[in-house]
Amino acid sequence: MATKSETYMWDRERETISRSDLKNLQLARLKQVLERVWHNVPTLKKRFQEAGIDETTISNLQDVEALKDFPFMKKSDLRDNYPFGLFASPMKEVNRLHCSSGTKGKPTVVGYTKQDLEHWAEACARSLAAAGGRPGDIIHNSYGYGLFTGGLGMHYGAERLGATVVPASGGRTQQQIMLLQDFGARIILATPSYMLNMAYTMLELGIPRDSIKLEIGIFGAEPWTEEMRAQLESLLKIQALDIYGLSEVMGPGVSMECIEGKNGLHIWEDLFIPEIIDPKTGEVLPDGEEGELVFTTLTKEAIPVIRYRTGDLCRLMAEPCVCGRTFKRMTKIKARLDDMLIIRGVNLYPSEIEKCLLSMEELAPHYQLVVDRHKALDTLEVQVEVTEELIGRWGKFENGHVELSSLCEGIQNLLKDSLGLTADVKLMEPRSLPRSEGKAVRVVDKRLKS
Ligand code: DLL
Repeated sequence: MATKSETYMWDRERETISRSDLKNLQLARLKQVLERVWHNVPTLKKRFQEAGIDETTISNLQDVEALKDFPFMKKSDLRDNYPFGLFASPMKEVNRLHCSSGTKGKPTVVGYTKQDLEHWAEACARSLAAAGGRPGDIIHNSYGYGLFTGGLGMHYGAERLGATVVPASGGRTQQQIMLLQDFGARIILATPSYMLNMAYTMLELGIPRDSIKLEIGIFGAEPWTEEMRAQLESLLKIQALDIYGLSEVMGPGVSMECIEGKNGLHIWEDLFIPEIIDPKTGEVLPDGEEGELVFTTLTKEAIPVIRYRTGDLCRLMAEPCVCGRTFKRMTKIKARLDDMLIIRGVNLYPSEIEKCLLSMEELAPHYQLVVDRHKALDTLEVQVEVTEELIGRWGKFENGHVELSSLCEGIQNLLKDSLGLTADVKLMEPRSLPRSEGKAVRVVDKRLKS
């Protein structure tokens, strides 16, 4: 394992700042951002006033801990103030807009001033460097370009790092594989589900692993388990690292796993203050406890957010990291709170099912969860593909085949034993489930139609 002195950092001084200097920096920046909001965002000012906060509360802040007295923000606040109601900069200073990937109704809109774009590029350059990226690397960027923050956010970070970027975006998978072969990228950026799609396409086309030079994959934008990491690493013979972010807080590059520790994602705490709260009561939980992740942005001008509830479930880790960075880490996101399924009284997240499915060697890592309702009871059907090897051994895929039924039973038992879950399992032929080109759709909720 690397020692401190070997660790490459994009901004060593910042990334190894002492905790007391960090607190002072955070406090100074927090006061500035709160003042900005107070003077420029009437909706939030009103909400502060309703919570008994006035201008002197802000100017007299002694400690960042005092944040706990401020009201939360939620995604619905952005929707309710669509499109620019929460902006704290005049439009003539807003250089770029992005939208978050909402599936229902109006999207949530975020804006960036010139300085916001600067900070974002720095955060993404830091993230790439933490993952093992270096100036001169060829970086293949398969995050979608456009309103989604993934493509352009990482693009400018990679340029800032001094890398050569291949702006591939999502889709046209065979062409992407050809470019990986011909350009020899060392690093790839993609959602884990799209990377899996690419890896399987390579297998199906008989493209040898040695014809590409990838060493590192930086995956995020959707929940993925350690089991999925193991699959991607063994299929592609790369180091698979986790990157996190969300449009409302900035985009990708809010936190990043370091290649030295590969255990939790460093949050760039000079730019964002993280908190973990009990999602039911809103109470702040101590480091190490699982709860909902909340962020306050410290430098954002166009649309600062104060105590923004991400809806993402994880823990904060304050222990020092082997890489020498002093910023706290967050554990991998376990799930989005919204994605919790309640099936016959059992509460569970898709990631828990993923863990079980990926532990069985007969199954390919392609699955979908179909939720429905029969006679007021929620039902779940787990659809999962079997591997090509299995079909090779059996001759052909045939519903009702005795081995298929016993495999089905095995999966049902595993889900019952590990999660207490009673679910129908439907084994699927290889390549029959839809493949992702961005964020995977893991749950198909048929209840929403009625
Ligand atoms: O997904 C930003 C991003 C782009 C992050 C590329 C990483 C890489 P949104 O579209 O606004 O932004 O979606 C944000 O995606 O609240 C999480 O629920 C989920 N998410 C993002 N990164 C991760 C991750 C981008 N590493 C929402 N693990 C967030 C789990 C993630 N979930």
